[in-house]
Amino acid sequence: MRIEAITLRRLRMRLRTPFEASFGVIRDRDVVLVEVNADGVTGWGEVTATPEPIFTYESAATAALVIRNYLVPQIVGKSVASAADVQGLLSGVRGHEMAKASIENALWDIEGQQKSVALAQLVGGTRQEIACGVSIGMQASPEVLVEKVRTEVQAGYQRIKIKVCPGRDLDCIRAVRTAFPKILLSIDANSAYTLDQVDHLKRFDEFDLLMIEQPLWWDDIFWHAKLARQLKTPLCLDEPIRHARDAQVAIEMGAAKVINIKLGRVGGHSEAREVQAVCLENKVHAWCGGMLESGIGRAHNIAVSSLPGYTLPGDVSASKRYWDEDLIEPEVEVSAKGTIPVPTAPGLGYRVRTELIERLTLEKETWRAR
Ligand code: OSB
Ligand code: MG
Repeated sequence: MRIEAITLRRLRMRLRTPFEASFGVIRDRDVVLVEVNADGVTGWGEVTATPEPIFTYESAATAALVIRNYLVPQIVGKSVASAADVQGLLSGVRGHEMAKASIENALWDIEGQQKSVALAQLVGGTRQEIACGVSIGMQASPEVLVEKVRTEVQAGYQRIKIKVCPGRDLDCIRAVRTAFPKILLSIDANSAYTLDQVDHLKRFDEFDLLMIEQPLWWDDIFWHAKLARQLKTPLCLDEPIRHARDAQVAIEMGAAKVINIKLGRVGGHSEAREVQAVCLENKVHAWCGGMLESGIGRAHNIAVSSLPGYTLPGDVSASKRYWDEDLIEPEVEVSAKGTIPVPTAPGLGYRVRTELIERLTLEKETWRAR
């Protein structure tokens, strides 16, 4: 594949409802899209970073800067045998996995189209449908939260995750668990607690939670291992897992019984596959996380979720939960049993709505090979 052109775009997309977590409220996503043209074929990737650096250190703006200043010059005009090989060209740039993932993933879309293979199959997927859960942001009161959960349970979602932070945890978890004694329920703290709060965290054990996601610091694995020994509920790591080695460390140290795999956070499809393999080998559960993606990131998430290591329902849910109009056609829909069919058409498997993207684009820049 010869990389002939790269177009970087910034779009502003308003969420249907603001999403609140311990890191703050997200009302709009600054969707940075990468459109790569190789051998005359166009592929799409999305930067999954939050608008500000509130999840990890990456933001939409840092990713755009890294892509423009450091990644594009390494790849425009270059040839790679396959999409996975592009990481070799980008490895001189440290970190910034979400920036790198957008480029690698666009190349996987191209490779799928060139080989007439669906992206899911190309990356090693084996399932025809994926199991879906939802991540529900913090709400005005436990009562409002219970009604939100009811809507999603009735829609068929197989696992419910609620966001928590100190002061907005026990009442919410108790209300949801009382209303729904049997559902698969998990919580995500996005680093809202410290080890001083162990006694408080122990109180979550009574609610039969599937897991507690990232209770401690965003960049920590070690102290999670200490915490894990004091809790009955399994811990799931999200923020600090950047690659397969991190997953290995987390598992060997006993910091995680479950791993949330996010394509952007690990730098793209090839590393996500490795993380998935580590989980499978070690019989540790994994599932596909979400970053409030547009349809483009969502389509990539559906493809990875079809790999065998994704053993629990993920956070990949229907387009209409986030957007009035999504960037792909058809939009992502979830069946009454809480599943999404894995597309079988070559590449992403959805039509990218370029006219809509053009309409929503605030800024765009193109670099061409000479
Ligand atoms: O921690 O999983 C997270 C959204 C933005 C940033 C981080 C997270 C989330 C979610 C929502 O939980 C997942 C989704 O619905 O896309
Ligand atoms: Mg999380």
